[in-house]
Amino acid sequence: MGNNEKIPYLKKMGAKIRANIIEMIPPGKVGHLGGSSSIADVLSVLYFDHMKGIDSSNMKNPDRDRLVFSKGHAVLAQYAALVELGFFPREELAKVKTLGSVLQGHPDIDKTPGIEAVTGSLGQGLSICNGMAMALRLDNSPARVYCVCGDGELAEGQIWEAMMTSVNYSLDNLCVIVDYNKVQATGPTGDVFPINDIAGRFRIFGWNVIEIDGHDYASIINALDKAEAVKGVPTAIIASTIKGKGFPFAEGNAAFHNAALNEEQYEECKRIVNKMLEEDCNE
Ligand SMILES: Cc1ncc(C[n+]2csc(CCOP(=O)(O)OP(=O)(O)O)c2C)c(N)n1
Repeated sequence: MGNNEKIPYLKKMGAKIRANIIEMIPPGKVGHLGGSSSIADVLSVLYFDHMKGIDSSNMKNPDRDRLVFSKGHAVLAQYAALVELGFFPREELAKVKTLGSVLQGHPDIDKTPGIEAVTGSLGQGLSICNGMAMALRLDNSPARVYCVCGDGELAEGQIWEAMMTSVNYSLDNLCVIVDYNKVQATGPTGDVFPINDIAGRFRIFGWNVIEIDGHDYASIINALDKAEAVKGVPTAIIASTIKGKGFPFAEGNAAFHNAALNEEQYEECKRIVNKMLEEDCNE
């Protein structure tokens, strides 16, 4: 299928991801709206188009592509996609972050079908992905490994060790996507812990680097296709995004990194997602 045919569908799924995120944070319930909605479009393309072998009726398929959500605090976005793929019943969304529920506040491989790794302590996902990518290569598997990191997360030292390891072992079946939304938990990333020239830093460590607008569907699709074609080195896609994308009061606003919406904000979000779901995505 060409991009022109699939982009309207993927945009619609991006809207569904945002709608499901909002469903999980009714008024008064704290949740990571900002970092979940910034990655919604990338996750739409990964889960509903690009990744192979993602099948809730065959979860143990050894050749499935893996997605490790290293910025685990924003897992609402991943739950929002997985529910559309039938990994768990929709009723679970209302129980998110309650004691013993299927959907915990951070990704839990033992609790949630479709989750590939426990994350939440930032900085660990890429190391996990290195191991997965090496194991898949040993098994001659065609599967690829995707790691979603936050830009704030890059302050973790373990990431940089893992970046060198990915290159040292020529892990071309590995792709990192940095959700470059420029805001972290307590303020702009550039103020809290500035890391300038993220693309240049990956390059100097030996990575193939692609910089894109992380809300532009054609760019996301093309970047993932290009990454797959590159041999000998891993690829980093630096996806420039907007924290809180789609919800104007939350866009670029660190206050909505992890917050509870009031009634009014919740109703506004519901109006926005309902409009998104009704929009003709062919335009
Ligand atoms: C090791 C570790 N230190 C601190 C935290 C607390 N924490 C949770 S989210 C966050 C900010 C992450 O920012 P970023 O990676 O940019 O995520 P995004 O903006 O995409 O949500 C921090 C510091 C954590 N989860 N793990």
